[in-house]
Order: sequence, then structure tokens, then C-alpha cells
Amino acid sequence: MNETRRAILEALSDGPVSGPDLADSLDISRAAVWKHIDGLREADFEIESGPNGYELVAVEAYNGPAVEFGLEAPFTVEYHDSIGSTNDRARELAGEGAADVAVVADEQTGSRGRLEREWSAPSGGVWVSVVSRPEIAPARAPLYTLAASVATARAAREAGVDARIKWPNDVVVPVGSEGDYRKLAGILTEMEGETDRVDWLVVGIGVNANLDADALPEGATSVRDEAGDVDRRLFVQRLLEEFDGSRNDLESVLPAWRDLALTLGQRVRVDRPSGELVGEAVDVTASGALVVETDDGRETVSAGDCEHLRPV
Ligand code: BT5
Repeated sequence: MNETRRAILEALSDGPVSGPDLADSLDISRAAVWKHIDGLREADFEIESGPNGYELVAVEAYNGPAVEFGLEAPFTVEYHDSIGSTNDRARELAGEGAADVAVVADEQTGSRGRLEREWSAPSGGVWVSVVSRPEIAPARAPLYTLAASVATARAAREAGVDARIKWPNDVVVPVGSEGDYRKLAGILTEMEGETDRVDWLVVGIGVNANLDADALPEGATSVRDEAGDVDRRLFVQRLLEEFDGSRNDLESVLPAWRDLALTLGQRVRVDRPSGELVGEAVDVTASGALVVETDDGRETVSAGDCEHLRPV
């Protein structure tokens, strides 16, 4: 958002300020103040004008300036009412050299899960892809996916949802006590780099927020179904802030992930290219791999689909 507009919003959120006072403190003309106020109203900031001046009464909008306003993380936000895939757009921006951009959409018409699976993303969800350019070796990149799962689970928990993490990249809500769950959110990380250096990383996060689970694929749940609707602006802000905190403190990611993991301690079956593996999930490694205790000893699985099995 334009710096002047950001400064105006900050001034207005502390109570009424008159047009002339704003013009003086920002060193701009009164006509310019009026133009910025008009622009902010057009961007759906609810600004009232009373006898003591302008006042920001509510931010109910869900758009780029609204998500940037009050966001305590260094992202610029590119918002779309509708887009094919936020990950595709974020990759495009990354290719043009962008960093710390969050692409947010109300609806996606061609969103992707892992392995080119379809991801259902109707209007009302939180669909966001973040471009980072971290100075890390590619081997540490999986920590970004784990960090995104932690951030998503934390934001959902703050919204009143009993969110947990299912390996490798799902945020789920447990059903019963035997490892069953419904899927609340999914994460898709894509990157480009060389053997010793990450060029860019795009972490795409899809959260079923203000949606009816009935309208989603089988096995899904939503924040609405679990805890009622959320203010998506505040939700995505918390998500981005948590993600930013974790990416700046990668050492904290594994312990946080372990605390929130539903998969650890479960009997699991993991489908991997070299065959199926059954055993108890006991840990996750810094490269995002799952450690499984099998009848033949410990095995580490770096990728695959994981099913929680009933205890024997
Ligand atoms: C994922 O894939 O879970 C990663 C999903 C990432 C989506 C985000 S949204 C923002 C960004 N832009 C994109 O284009 N993508 C990212 P995977 O683990 O492969 O799970 C996909 C499977 O989840 C599908 O095959 C369906 O069975 C199921 N599914 C699809 N849409 C769902 C939804 N909205 N909620 C729950 N499950 C869903």
C-alpha cells in the first residue's frame, strides 16, 4: 500500500483527526488528503467524517490494502477476487525477482494440490501463496513447508478449531481418538534453485475458511463447520505473521511441528515409490521426512501419501 495511505490509516485508527491536521502532519495538501480518503473508502475502509474529523471505524474488507493494514510481517499483498492458482501467480512473480509477496485470492479456478491433483477453492476460503528468497541450502527448504503447517494450525487454533498436523502437509481436525480426521487445509511448496542455493520458494496454503464442508470434497472440513466464520483478513494476517516468525527461526519449527502433529504415535501406512511401509510414526526429520518404526527397524520416508491405521 502507498506509504501516505498507510500513514493516514494509522493516524485515523487512533481516533478522529481533522483534514487540516492530517495535511500538516503528512506535509501534503488538503486536496491530497481528501483524495487519499476517497481512495481508501473505495478500497472498502469504513471511514466516517464527524465534527472532529475523519475516523476509521471498521476494516471489513478482504483485499490487498486491508490485509496489509495492521499486518506485522514484511509482505506486500497482491489480491485477486478470482485467479487460476495463487501458486502459479506467485511463481510468475518469483521468476520476475519478487520477494516477500503474498498472493491472496477469494476464489481459485485452477488450483493444484500435490502431484497435479485438483484442489477445490471456491469463494470464501483463504487461498494464499507466499514468495520467499531465503539464503538457505535446498536441503533446508522442507522446513518451510513444516513452518507453513505450523502457522496454519496455529491460526486455525486461534479461531477455535482443534487443528493438528498430518504428515506430510495437511492440517486436519481429529475425529474420535483413533487417528481419524477431516482435512481443513493443504500446503503446496514449489521451489527453484541450484544444488547449493535456493533461488525462490513459493509456499501455497489453502484453508477451508468460510465454506460449507458439504460443498467440498469428501473428508474435508472448514473453519465455518468447526467454529463458525472468521474475519479472513485477520486470519490471513495471523497466518502470515506466524509463517514469518517461523521462517526467521527455523530451529523452532521441528519442536512446534512435533507438538501439533496428529501423525506421531500413530500406526501408519505410507505409499512410496519403492513400496508400502507400515509401522508406528515416531518422528519427523529436519528434511521433513517421517521416521517410521517397522517390524524390521526404523525407516525414514521423505515423500509419499500417509494413511493413519487403527491400532492393532
Ligand atoms: C494439498 O495437496 O493438500 C495441497 C493443497 C494446496 C492448495 C493451495 S491453495 C493456494 C495455493 N494455490 C494452489 O494452486 N495450490 C495452493 P494434496 O495433499 O495432494 O491433497 C489434494 C487432495 O485433497 C485432493 O485429491 C482431494 O482429495 C482433496 N481436496 C481437494 N480440495 C480440498 C479442499 N478444499 N479441502 C480438503 N480436501 C481437498
